[in-house]
Amino acid sequence: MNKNKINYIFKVALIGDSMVGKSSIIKVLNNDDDIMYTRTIGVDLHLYETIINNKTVQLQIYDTSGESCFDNIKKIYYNNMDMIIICYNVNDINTFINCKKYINEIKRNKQNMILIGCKIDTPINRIITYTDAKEYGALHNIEYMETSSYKKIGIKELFNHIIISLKNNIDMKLFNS
Ligand SMILES: Nc1nc2c(ncn2[C@@H]2O[C@H](COP(=O)(O)OP(=O)(O)OP(=O)(O)O)[C@@H](O)[C@H]2O)c(=O)[nH]1
Ligand SMILES: [Mg+2]
Repeated sequence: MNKNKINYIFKVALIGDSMVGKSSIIKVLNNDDDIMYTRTIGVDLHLYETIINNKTVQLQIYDTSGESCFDNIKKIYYNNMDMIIICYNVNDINTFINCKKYINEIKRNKQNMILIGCKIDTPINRIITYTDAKEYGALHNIEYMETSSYKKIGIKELFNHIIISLKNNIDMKLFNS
């Protein structure tokens, strides 16, 4: 990887209730196999670099705590992101209901967002179906994707998708300017 030249830098934040699996997504993205629970305190910053279409892209990923005692710290970051990833656990209805709160807040700040259903590896425990979540996202004009950190499903795809759509937005603006 060319360390000297970064062509694109994007800021991305993960938000959602505690224990939904936000930090585990970042661990899998960084090929770390230890996804035991370690409570996030406030906000952790991770850097991730990849090459897409011969361009080096750096993601600055802000992994936030789901605990409400850190809400004030987290809000500082919301205004300043290229993309906010709202995570819920497909096996826990409350974490899905709480997405409404996050969506409203992000809409108020006019930020880009994507909705992610986590922990799709235990179908027997699943409460929110793919179709329900997809329709819910469409209702709010938000794309929907799913992941499993345990089975390493959907994570590289999620970040590639985000990078390509942010990169296309920039390229389009440059082309039209
Ligand atoms: N079955 C299953 N469990 C998962 C998955 N991802 C994470 N977990 C487990 O869920 C728990 C919480 O994971 P974290 O990624 O630390 O959750 P978090 O959203 O970062 O939590 P906070 O930092 O408290 O906000 C841990 O015990 C993980 O091992 C997954 O894809 N499938
Ligand atoms: Mg965490």
